[in-house]
Amino acid sequence: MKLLTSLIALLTLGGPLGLLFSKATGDEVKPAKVAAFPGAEGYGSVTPGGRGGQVIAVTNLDARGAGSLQAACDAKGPRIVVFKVAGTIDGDVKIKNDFITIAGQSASGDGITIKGNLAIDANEVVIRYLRVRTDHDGDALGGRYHRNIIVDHVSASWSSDEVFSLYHNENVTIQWCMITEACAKEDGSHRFGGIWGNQYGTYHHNLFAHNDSRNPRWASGCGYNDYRNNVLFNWGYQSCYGGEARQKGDRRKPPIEFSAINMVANYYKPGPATRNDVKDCIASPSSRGDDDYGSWHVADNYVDGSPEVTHDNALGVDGKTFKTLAAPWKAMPIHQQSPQDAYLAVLEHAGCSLPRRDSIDARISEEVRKGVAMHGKNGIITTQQDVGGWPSLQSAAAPQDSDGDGMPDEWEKKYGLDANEADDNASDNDGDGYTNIEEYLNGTDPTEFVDYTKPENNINSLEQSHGQ
Ligand SMILES: [Ca+2]
Ligand SMILES: [Ca+2]
Ligand SMILES: [Ca+2]
Ligand SMILES: [Ca+2]
Repeated sequence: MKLLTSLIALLTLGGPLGLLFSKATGDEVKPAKVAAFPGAEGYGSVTPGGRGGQVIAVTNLDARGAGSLQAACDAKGPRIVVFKVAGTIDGDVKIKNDFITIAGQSASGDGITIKGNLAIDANEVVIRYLRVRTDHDGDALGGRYHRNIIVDHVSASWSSDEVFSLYHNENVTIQWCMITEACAKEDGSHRFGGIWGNQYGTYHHNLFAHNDSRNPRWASGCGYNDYRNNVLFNWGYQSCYGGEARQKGDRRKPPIEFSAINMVANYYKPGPATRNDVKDCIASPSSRGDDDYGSWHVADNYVDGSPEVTHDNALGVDGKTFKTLAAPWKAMPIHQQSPQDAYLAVLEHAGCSLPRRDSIDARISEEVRKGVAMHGKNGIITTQQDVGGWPSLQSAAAPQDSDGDGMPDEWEKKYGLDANEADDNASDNDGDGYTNIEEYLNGTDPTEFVDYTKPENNINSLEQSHGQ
C-alpha cells in the first residue's frame, strides 16, 4: 500500500499552479493562471475556455442558423457565448470546436433550456448555468476522448440511456450540477444517472435524484477521480458501481489501465424508490476478473438512516472485487464541507440556478428536502409527460448593449469602459487574469485587482452563499 501511495503521489503532479502531464497525448498542459472562473475547482478549472476570444451573442432560440446557439458553437477559435434571449431551444446542440465558454447566466428571464442533447465533442470547454432536458434517445449531455472541460450549474434530465455521461476525457470538473429523472427505454431499462471517470476528474456539489442506477457508474479504466460533497437521493436498485481497472477495447492511446477513486464526504438519502437491500450501499465496485480491480477510498460519507454505515463507510462498500486505498490519492483540493453542509448548499444552489431555477429543479430540490417523490413510480418516471413536460420559460428584454461587445451599456459606464466601442471586452484592465467581459459574466469588478490564485478568493462570485 505504501508503494502504491508513493506511486500515486509521483503521478499526481497536481495543485492549481502545478504542471499536469497528459499521459494520453504526451503533451504538457500548462494550467491557466487563474481558474476558468471564480469558483471553478479541480482539474477542469485549468481551462481558459473562450477567454480572450470573440464574444458571440445568441439572439434567437432556433436550432441552427444565424443567431442560434449551434451557430455560436460552430464558430472557430476562442469564443464566449452570451445570451440575448431566454427560453427553450428545440434541437440538439453539438460543440465541435475547441476553446468555448457558454455563459448561460447571461440570459434574462428564466434562462435557457435545450430540448434535445448537448454533445461535448471538443477540448477547452466551459459550460455554466444551462439546462439540458432531452426529448429523445441518448444521453442528455455527453462527451468522450477530450480534455480540459468544466461543467458548472448545469441541470440535465431525462434520457433513454444516461442523463449525463462524461468519461474517458482528461482534466474534467463536474460541479454544482443536477442529474435527475432518467426516463426509460421502451423495455423499462436504462434509467441511469451517468457514466463518469476521467483521467484526473473532480466532481463536487452535484445532485443525483430519481435515477434507477449509475449514480454514477465509474468508467472502466477511469484513472484518477475525486468525488466529494455530492448528494444522492432516491436511487432505485443501485447507487454507484463500476471502476474496473481496464476498459475492453480502450481507444485511448495509451490506454488508462487503472481506476483510483476517492469518494469522500458525500450525502446519501434513500427515497421511496430505493430498494431495501441497497439503502445503505455507498458503492459496489465492479471487476471483470482478479486482475481488474479498481482502487477505492470511501470515507466520511453520510448515509441517511444508517448510523452504522455513516460511522464505518466500509460497511457500505459491497463485495470484495476491489482494492482499498488507505488514504485518498492526493487530488487538487476543493472548498470541502461536511456532508450535512454540502447537502444544504446543493439543495439551495445546484443546477441552473441563474437567472433562476425552473419549476422542475425547484420541485426536485423540495422533494429531496422532504424525502418524497411526487411523480412516476416513487419518483422513477417513464416519460417526460409524467412530470408535466417542459415548463414554459419567460423571456425578458436583454439589457441594452449598444456596441454589442457583450457588456451592457450601464455596466460599462459604471466601470469607465466605452459603451460605444466594442474593442474593450477582451482586455484585462485590472490585471487579475479575468478579461472585462469575464468580469461582467462573473459579477466582479473590472477595476479591482483580486488575487484569484489564493484559494480563499476562488469562490463563486455570482452566488455568494455557497457555504464556502
Ligand atoms: Ca457594450
Ligand atoms: Ca464597450
Ligand atoms: Ca480583470
Ligand atoms: Ca477584477
